[in-house]
Amino acid sequence: MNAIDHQYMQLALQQAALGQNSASPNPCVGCVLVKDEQVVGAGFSQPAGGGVVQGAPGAHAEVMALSVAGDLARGATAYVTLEPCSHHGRTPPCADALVKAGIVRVVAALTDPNPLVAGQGLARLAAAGIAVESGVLHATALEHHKGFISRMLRSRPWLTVKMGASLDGRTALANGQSQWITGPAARSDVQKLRARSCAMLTGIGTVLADDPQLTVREFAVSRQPLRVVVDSQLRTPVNAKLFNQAGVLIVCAQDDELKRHALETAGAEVLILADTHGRVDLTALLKELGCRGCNQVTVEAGGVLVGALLQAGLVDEMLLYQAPVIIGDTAKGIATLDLSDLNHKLQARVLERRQIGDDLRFTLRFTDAGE
Ligand code: AOF
Ligand code: ZN
Repeated sequence: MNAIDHQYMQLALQQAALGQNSASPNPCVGCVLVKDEQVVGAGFSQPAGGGVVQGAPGAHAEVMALSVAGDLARGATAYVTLEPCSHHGRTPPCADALVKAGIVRVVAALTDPNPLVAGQGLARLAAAGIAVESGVLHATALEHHKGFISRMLRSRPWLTVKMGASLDGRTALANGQSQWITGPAARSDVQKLRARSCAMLTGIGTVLADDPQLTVREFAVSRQPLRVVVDSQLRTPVNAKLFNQAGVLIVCAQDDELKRHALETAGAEVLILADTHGRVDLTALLKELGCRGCNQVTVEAGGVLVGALLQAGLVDEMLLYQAPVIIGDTAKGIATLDLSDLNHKLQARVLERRQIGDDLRFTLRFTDAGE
């Protein structure tokens, strides 16, 4: 691999990271423009709605970088974390903007999985006589864009389960209490995960036991995640702290007009999504969140919902914060995996282990990024 290309693609990925809390439903693409070994422009995808960090609403990374570079873009190389688009969406094609600005070479990390683009952006650039290359820092870019790729290829978001567990593997007391097994550093770390998430998913058990808000409060964000509660029988209290902030979706398995009206009055949207057993259809729920443009969904829930998601094969990643505490075997763990044969255990791949305060954070994968 060309070390210089590698280095500038790292810069493009750093740009991309600046948009990771705000770009969805768009992917948070990063772009740098380099001429005579100088960076002459840089940019990242802007929020499609309000809360613009820089430039016009929904502006793509390339357009931001070109506007910074101005005339200096002529003769430059563009490094982009995702193939430049070729379609007219909210904005005109970036491929055309790059051609018009006189870019001579485009290096992309990934092709765009969006069927509206899917190679046509690079083809359009090549047809205009621009030197084109793809695949530089491919694995890192797959990791960065895994949410958007999941939505494009699987029509559902990337699902991360966050769990706090004791040294003895328990996630809540018998009475349902789970705040706070882990320490303050882990809780701050989770705030960053919430900020990156389009939606937070929890269960009625957690709402009743912990009354969580599931919002980002330690730093300013341009959007809070949608909070989604799996609540088969509409038991969410109308004074739940979730309602302190707009954007609550309650998913039940059976309508109850009175309860539904009360929750709607409290500010929730109520959705009925039942499976054939009369429970909330979790697969359909994830599809629905995908349709709503959610790229990344994070679960903060108890062992019942986490167990159901694992059994349905919907968990892509688990962030497990293991605290140096013991809470005993009356406490609960992940439910419903009633195994009698260890050959049937769910096997995760350990991507990373990191100390966060006194806790140990495992990043565990059930799916590879980009699949
Ligand atoms: C790029 N650069 O920075 C981003 C891209 O509706 P639009 O116009 O915003 O188009 C959204 C699609 O464009 C999105 O689904 C993805 O395929 C691509 N995103 N492309 O060239 C960017 N964010
Ligand atoms: Zn574009």
